Amino acid sequence: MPDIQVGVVMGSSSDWETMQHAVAILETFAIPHEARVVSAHRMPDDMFAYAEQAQPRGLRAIIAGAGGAAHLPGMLAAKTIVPVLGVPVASRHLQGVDSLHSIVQMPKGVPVATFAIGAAGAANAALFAVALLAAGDAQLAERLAAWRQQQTQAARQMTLPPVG
Ligand code: RP5
Repeated sequence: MPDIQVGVVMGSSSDWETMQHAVAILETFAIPHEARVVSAHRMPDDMFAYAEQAQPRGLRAIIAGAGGAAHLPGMLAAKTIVPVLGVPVASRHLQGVDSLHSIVQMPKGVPVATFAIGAAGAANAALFAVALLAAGDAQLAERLAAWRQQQTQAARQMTLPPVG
C-alpha cells in the first residue's frame, strides 16, 4: 500500500455528498488518499490528533469540508503546517454562505486555502492538491495537463440549442 498523500476529512457523513467530488478527482489521478469523518466540535481530540499526525504520516495536503460554523479547516490548520484546503459545505438555512465566511475569514498567520461552496469547491480542492503534488512529479504534471486538455476539447465541442 502506498503512503497516503492526501487526507479528505469532513465534519459529518452528511458532508459526503459534497466531499465525494474531491475523492472522485483523487481517484481519477490515482493519488493515495483517505476519507473520514473528523468532527471539530464532536470529536475535538480526534481532530487534534489527526492534525498532529498529518506531517509525520507524510500527508502533503488535507482537504477539509464542513458546514455551518465550519471551524474544522481552521482548527486543523492551527495544529499542522501541512496545507489545508477548505471546502464550504452548503448548510440548510444559509446555503453555505456561513460555511464560506467561516473558512475564508482566517485571521492573518494561519492560512486555509478556501474553495467554492459545494461540489465545485470539493472537486477544485482536489485538483489543487493534484497541482501541489505535480510540482514535484513530472509524470503527474503531464497527466494533469492532459486532463485539462480534455476539458478544453469538451468545451470546444459544446453546442447551443436554438432560441426559444
Ligand atoms: C458540520 O455540521 C458538518 O460539517 C455538517 O456540514 C453540519 C451538519 O452536520 P450533521 O448535523 O448533518 O451531522 O459539523
